[in-house]
Amino acid sequence: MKYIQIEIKEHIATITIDRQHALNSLNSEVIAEMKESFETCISDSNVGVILLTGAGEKAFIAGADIKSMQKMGKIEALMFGKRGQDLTRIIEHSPKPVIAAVNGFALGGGCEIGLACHIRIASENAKFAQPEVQLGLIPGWGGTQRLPRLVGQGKAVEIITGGEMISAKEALDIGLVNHVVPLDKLLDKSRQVAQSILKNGPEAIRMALVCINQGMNMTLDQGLDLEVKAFSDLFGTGETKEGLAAFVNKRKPNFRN
Ligand code: CO8
Repeated sequence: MKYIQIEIKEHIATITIDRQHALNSLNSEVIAEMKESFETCISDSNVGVILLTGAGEKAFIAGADIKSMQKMGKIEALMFGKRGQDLTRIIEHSPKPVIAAVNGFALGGGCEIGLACHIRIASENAKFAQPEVQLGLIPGWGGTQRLPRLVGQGKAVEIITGGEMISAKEALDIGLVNHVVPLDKLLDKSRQVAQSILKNGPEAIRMALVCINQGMNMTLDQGLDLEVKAFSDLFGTGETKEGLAAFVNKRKPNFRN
């Protein structure tokens, strides 16, 4: 692949976007490589958590590639929008938690890719924005849908209609990111969060993600039904038997071997 590096170590796959001359902005080629990378990591039984980050110290993803969008008409824009949205769906529906390690600008489509990830951790220099309106556009990879669900409608309207950048600290205050750390600690912190997930049952993690993701779009009663069904289904798995037996026998559970 030309723009993506994947490193798999201790059950953590790190996907790094490397198109630094254009601040890791996404054209169709990068989107296709990201799709392939996520599919590879999701289907690899050795991978339990996926980290997504950008190469360099300046940008996570500075958005969709503006230069390639300039040449688009309505049909091309629809195709480009759908390809980006498909990628966000693959990320969001990943059965393995995806952590965005946001190491700089997360703008437009870059913020939207981050929103599709399950957890966001930012470096102190990170900046977030949905600046599409400044280009006469609106977010097209899920920003109008996922941002209000995460930070609430009022904040999302301000961010999307104002288009201004917000700092990592502001992003933390409104719940857009989970943690803010110095840039040189970003990957360590992200791996630490990944490791706390990895000690737990992979099937339970998968089910929890399904319940949280689907439940966000259900009534409370529908969500509770989904949850209790998933809870009881786990009792048919060896994983639950192992987890319960380990507690009773005062030993650590062995979920991944
Ligand atoms: N696309 C293409 N090239 C970019 C992008 C981008 N999004 N961002 C930066 N670059 C390029 C610059 O053009 C420049 O290249 P060159 O040297 O060849 O001119 C290089 O990266 C370095 O950038 P700057 O010189 O501008 O660096 P600065 O430090 O001065 O500024 C900024 C950094 C503030 C990040 C600035 O580059 C900027 O404002 N970038 C644009 C950010 C933006 O508006 N992003 C949103 C794009 S729209 C979008 O993402 C829509 C998503 C949904 C699509 C749906 C499709 C239908």
